[in-house]
Amino acid sequence: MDLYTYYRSTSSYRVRIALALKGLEARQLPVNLLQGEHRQGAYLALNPQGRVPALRTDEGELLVQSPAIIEYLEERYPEPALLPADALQRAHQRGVAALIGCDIHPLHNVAVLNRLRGLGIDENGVEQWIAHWVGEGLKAVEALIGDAGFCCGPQPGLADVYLLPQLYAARRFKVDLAGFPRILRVERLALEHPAFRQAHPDVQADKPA
Ligand SMILES: N[C@@H](CCC(=O)N[C@@H](CS)C(=O)NCC(=O)O)C(=O)O
Repeated sequence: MDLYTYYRSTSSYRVRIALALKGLEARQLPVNLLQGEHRQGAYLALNPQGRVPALRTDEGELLVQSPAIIEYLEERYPEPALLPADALQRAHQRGVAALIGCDIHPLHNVAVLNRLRGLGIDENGVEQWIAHWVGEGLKAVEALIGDAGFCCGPQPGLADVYLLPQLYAARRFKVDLAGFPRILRVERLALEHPAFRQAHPDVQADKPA
């Protein structure tokens, strides 16, 4: 498999965690968002939306959108599972993942922030926008996750695959996380876990020196 990725892209980081948790190898093909490589013809020919990640499967199929890629990995390589067997527990994990993937991350994606700037919002306004939406979203995550272990139990699962990259982004944007003890517990646990360590932006080959 080939993964089109950018070291600090939230969505790419999710896919890297899912791959690592499943013990799967993918060749990393960096797409430099800062240099606008995602908007150039070669990448647009692969992914018309011009966003990372994208995954080329062993059969040569190009998949886009991190939720679709992660579901593909879960279906194609079911063990170890990211989702529990019980339907209700699966729905809880998916709920946390969707909250992060649909209601937090899209609001601070670089294209959205640049659109705000284009509409005349200054940097202070952009920072307030980010802090508001990340803070509101994480407040809900804090209420939804459990009191011990990872988000939804002793083993890492889909919710954790989404949460850790969101926390990395929150820290990059200097969002105050002090009011979220459960989330901070999950973060501590995950940062000690080999799969999460392997997927972390700081150890990616395309991270600038
Ligand atoms: N819903 C998509 C979001 C993809 C996305 O927004 N990727 C960001 C990086 S995390 C990107 O490529 N941004 C480039 C841009 O906005 O121009 C997914 O989960 O894959």
